[in-house]
Amino acid sequence: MVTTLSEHERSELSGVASIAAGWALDQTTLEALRQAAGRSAVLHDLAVRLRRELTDQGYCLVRGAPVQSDEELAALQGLVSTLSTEGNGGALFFTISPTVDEDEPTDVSRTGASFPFHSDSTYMARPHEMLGLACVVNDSEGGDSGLLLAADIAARVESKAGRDALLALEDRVFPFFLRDPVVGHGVQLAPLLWRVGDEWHVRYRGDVLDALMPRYAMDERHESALAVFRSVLDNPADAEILIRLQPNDCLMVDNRRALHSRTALGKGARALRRTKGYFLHSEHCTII
Ligand SMILES: O=C(O)CCC(=O)C(=O)O
Ligand SMILES: [Fe+2]
Repeated sequence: MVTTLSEHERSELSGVASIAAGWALDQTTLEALRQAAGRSAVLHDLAVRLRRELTDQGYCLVRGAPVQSDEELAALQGLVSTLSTEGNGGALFFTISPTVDEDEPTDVSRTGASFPFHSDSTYMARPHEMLGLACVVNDSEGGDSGLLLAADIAARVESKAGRDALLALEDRVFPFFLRDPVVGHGVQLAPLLWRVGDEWHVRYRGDVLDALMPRYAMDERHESALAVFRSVLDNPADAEILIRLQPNDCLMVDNRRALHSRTALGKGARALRRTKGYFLHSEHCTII
């Protein structure tokens, strides 16, 4: 399901955003934006709808979103989440567009390569919950987005290899880097796929596991469960949700409940503005 912003919602967002004019978009200003949005009945209703979509489908797609304006985009995403610069290239809005002058060859986001199914911020102790991809331009041949819900992965793993494979994926034996501004640096062992209440959560970055597994070997049971997990990602069939982002689309993904991917970029321009944050309503707390 897609939410297209009405004229009224857009004008309320721009009214809210105007309170931040002239101010740096720091955490204090973001909080002021959230509070101003909370006083708008129209935006309150929109927030409820977006939250419901995120709960029901693990993502929401907003069309006609104000993707060019920092303040309006922050006001929109602030309806459901906080926003972090930490773990987002040091920026509230990180531009994903292939750069000719490649300075960080390991960061796929800056290249035109395909990006297989993964979750973001796997190196944090508590990975970001919300991933925002706001599309400024997408004339690229390729650059299509895919989503795969943790719940669908779990169902397929179970049907392929049984319950024991699922239980193995819940164990804390899968190595990820730890680069956390609060917790510290090192390597962390974490589960790949686990249940939180009646939801399935996932943390996965294939290239990171490949890099670390030789040093942090796991037993055969976990290796074969991982192989089943990977076979589901390689061939998700009808579980894959395909989205072609268009200019002024703002996709917000629950980074715990869904993996995301994109196909390789061909000729043509493509620029997305990536944001990361934490949901206002989570199992940890409610932010008001
Ligand atoms: O370019 C895209 O569509 C997504 C990029 C991505 O997944 C990332 O930057 O982590
Ligand atoms: Fe990503």
